[in-house]
Amino acid sequence: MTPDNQKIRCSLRGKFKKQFSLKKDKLHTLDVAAVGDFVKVDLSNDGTGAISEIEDRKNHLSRKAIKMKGASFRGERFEQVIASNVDNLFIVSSIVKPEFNNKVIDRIIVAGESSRLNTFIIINKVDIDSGNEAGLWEELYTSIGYKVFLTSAKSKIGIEDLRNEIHGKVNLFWGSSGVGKSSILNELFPDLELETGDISESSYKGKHTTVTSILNKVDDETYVIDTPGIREIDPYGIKKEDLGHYFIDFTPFFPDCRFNTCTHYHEPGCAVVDAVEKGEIDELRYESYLNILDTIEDDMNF
Ligand SMILES: Nc1nc2c(ncn2[C@@H]2O[C@H](COP(=O)(O)OP(=O)(O)OP(=O)(O)O)[C@@H](O)[C@H]2O)c(=O)[nH]1
Ligand SMILES: [Mg+2]
Ligand SMILES: [Zn+2]
Repeated sequence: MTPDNQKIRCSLRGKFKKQFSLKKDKLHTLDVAAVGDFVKVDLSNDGTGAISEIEDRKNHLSRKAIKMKGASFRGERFEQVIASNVDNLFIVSSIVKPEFNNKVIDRIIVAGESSRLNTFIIINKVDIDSGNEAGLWEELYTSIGYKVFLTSAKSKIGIEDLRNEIHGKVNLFWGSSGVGKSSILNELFPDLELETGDISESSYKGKHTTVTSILNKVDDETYVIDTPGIREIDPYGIKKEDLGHYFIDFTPFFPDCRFNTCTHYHEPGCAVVDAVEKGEIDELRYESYLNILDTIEDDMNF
């Protein structure tokens, strides 16, 4: 996209491809250019372009790429960059259809915190939330320190609050398929006309309607990125001993752990475990932590 909002189809110059193959024997990034990158483009007569330079990123959000097939990769996991130069991460979920999944939310929070993004939570479809479950989750995440938006794209609830928060920023919408990412963006900015799709009537899961991430300029200083629904998310490049830092409700207790290398799991004198037992840290959050810690241990690279 050009500064005046023109879209140009671009290919990558050969030198990037070469850089990528040189890195193959190490653990490296899978996508050379990502949504949100500032790039220099050489224009051709036919209106297409070739990316000749990618500027340094302010930040980038990523996850582990799904496992590669083929012996040469020996099971290594690559980094898949979701987007770069993002200000706000909106973790989008629905309260039902599909069912709210706090483990998925917590994994995305870890990715957001480790990339130092402003992280927000949207709980959508409150119009079909018969038992006010959304309010309970809102309470939990608000108590941790996250701003939570309860929305309904269908009944137009919470949309204006969201509009105020995203103004003047680069905003990424991320979450499972079918939760309503594209529907909320359409409600905010009808001109976008993003494609939305039904969820499965048997499993209540989304059908992966959005297939690529696209950056949209919605006013002079505001951008939104709609992304495809994710099936799984493993945060990338996080070591066991660092995971706790991305659980901001745990960090106040770290100074009281007996060992400064504590992973807050089996170590004696762990202040985090103590806080969970006293109800000062929510058990569900601790379960999420152990769940992610476990997947890090299983990974050969970290
Ligand atoms: N009842 C209700 N349905 C909604 C709401 N928001 C979205 N939906 C419906 O949920 C389904 C999925 O919406 P999408 O916007 O396509 O979901 P998405 O998160 O973009 O999904 P992917 O592109 O597959 O990742 C559609 O049938 C929408 O009409 C809401 O607030 N309430
Ligand atoms: Mg979508
Ligand atoms: Zn500890």
